[in-house]
Order: sequence, then structure tokens, then C-alpha cells
Amino acid sequence: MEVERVQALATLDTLPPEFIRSEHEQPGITTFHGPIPEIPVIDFSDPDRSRIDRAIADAAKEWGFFQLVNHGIPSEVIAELQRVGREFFEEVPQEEKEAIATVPGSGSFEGYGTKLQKDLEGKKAWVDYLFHNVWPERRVDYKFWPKNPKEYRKANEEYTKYLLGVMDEMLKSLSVGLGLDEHALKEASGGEDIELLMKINYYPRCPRPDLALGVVQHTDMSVLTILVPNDVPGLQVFKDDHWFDAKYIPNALVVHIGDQIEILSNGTYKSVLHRTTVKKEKARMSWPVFCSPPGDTVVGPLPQFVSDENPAKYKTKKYKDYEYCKINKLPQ
Ligand SMILES: O=C(O)CCC(=O)C(=O)O
Repeated sequence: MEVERVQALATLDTLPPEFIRSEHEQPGITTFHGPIPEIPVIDFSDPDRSRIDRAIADAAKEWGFFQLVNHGIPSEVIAELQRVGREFFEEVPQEEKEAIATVPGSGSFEGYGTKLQKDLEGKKAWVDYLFHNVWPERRVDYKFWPKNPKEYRKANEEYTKYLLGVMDEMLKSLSVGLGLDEHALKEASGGEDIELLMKINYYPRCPRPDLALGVVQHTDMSVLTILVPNDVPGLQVFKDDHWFDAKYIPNALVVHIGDQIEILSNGTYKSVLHRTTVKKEKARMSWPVFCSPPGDTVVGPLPQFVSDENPAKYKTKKYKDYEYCKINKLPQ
């Protein structure tokens, strides 16, 4: 079956109707205009680690989201990750991209694709993507990794090596911020078996950015999501009933608290609702890495946060069952 990719629509002058969001979603109507509250930016080079821990915990409680600067991943490593991803979308022939397309019904996210089904309102999102596991090694299937550009694999492996370190540090700060041992949240999320799924979003130029959305509003089912965007802004986060633009900070990592951390902390940390807008003049790209427990890991509110006065707000269940309900929009 021939699938229409959004990238093939980038030269249109008018937006096809299935991409026109209803008014309650249109960014032209629903984006907050006015003084934007300060979205937390955390400097990881601060020599006072307890100050970093506090800032991360506060951001996770209040926003479920922050940007991390001076995180230690060399800018060349990020630039190379971005170059090879951009070349895959923009320079590799379409047949070669289709050769690694997602396999419908396989139960796996991996591969190149476009969301085929329309949402409940019959609408589609203005984005194509590529998913592949990057960690642990036994979960990596290179058949879903682009063969071109040639440096694709090396660039992704190099970035992943650094990202594992950043993830560890974020989980330590978040644990300490809850008064736990620094290893507690990582242990509760699968320890060394925690799985990292790379996604590349390609949001082509769009004739009516005021009417369309890239990724529609959602929270991430992961433990944490750590993302780098290209230099085209577009991420919006929801807080106090408003959609706020997150500013683009060169070389910053964007960190989203995922649903599993909200659950483990019994609601102290918030999983952030977010979405993306698109642009008329330029394609936007982003590279989120979803850090998630292995499917059989049982996740629920940690006993330290449950009492008669503060009962469990979430069910305890295997991550794969949580994922199934989330993907199929079933109650948890
Ligand atoms: O592109 C972004 O900044 C966010 C992407 C995202 O939320 C997603 O792919 O789930």
C-alpha cells in the first residue's frame, strides 16, 4: 500500500482539510499571547549539586518540564546527530526511506512512518517520523536504522552513550528531590535494563501553521523524555490552562517528566502535557529519546508516598499494560 507522507505535501499552497484542527486546538487561537512565565532553565555546570537537585525537583513539581544547559554532551555530538537525521529525511531517496517503514500490526513502534489513522475528530498531524531503539544493545534492531548517511549509526551510538549519563543524573536529582536514595527512581524503572527509544520528528513546512499541529497534545508514557530540537521553535507546554511557547535555547536538552515518574512519586512530580506547532518557512525537527521501563517492570506509587491520608492515586501495573492502555486510549 502506498502511504502518503506529510513531507510530500510541503509544497502545497493550501492545507488539506484533514489537517485543519478544530478551533479548540488550532494554535492560531489557543496559543497564549502575553507575558510568558519563566520556563525553568537549569544549568548543570553549577558546582552546587544540591542547588541543581532542588531546581530539578521544583521544575518537575511545577512544570513537569525544563531545559538543561551545560549538560556535558559536546555540541559536535549533537550537531552530528542532527546532521545525519536531517540528511535521512531530506536527501535519502523516498524508496530507501520506505524500505525501513514501520510494519503495521507488528506491535513495534520501530521504523519510518506517518500516523495513518485519523484521530477521534478525523484529523491528522503534520509530521513524519522515524523510531528505533538505541539501548540496551539487545533491544537494538539495525534493520530500522538508516543505512544512509553512512555516519548515521556512529552518530546515534555516540549520542546515546552521553545521553545515558545525562539520564542517570536526572534520575538521581529527581530521587534526591523526593527525599529518596539517589538510585531509587532508576531502580524502580528497571535499573540497568531501562530502555531508550529514539524518535526523529520531521515537521515539513506547512502552508497554514495557525490551523495545523505537528504532534497533538499528549503526555509521554515514559519515565523521562530527553529531546534536542533543531533551531526552529515549536514546542508548547500546557500550564494553568494556557499553551505556552517554549523558547529555543541553542544546545539545551529539553527534559519532559513522563507518566511513570508521576506515578512513582504518587503525583508529586507532574507529567507535562505538550504539543508542537509547525512553521511556514522552515521544516522543524526534533530528536526525543523516550527512556522507559522494560515491559515486565511493575510500576506504581512508591510505598513511601502512600498513606491513609495520601492514598495511591494510580494503579500499580506492568509497564507493557500501561503502554497498551495509553496507545489504545483505554482507561488505566
Ligand atoms: O517536537 C517536539 O518538540 C516534541 C515531540 C513530542 O512531543 C513527541 O514526539 O512525542
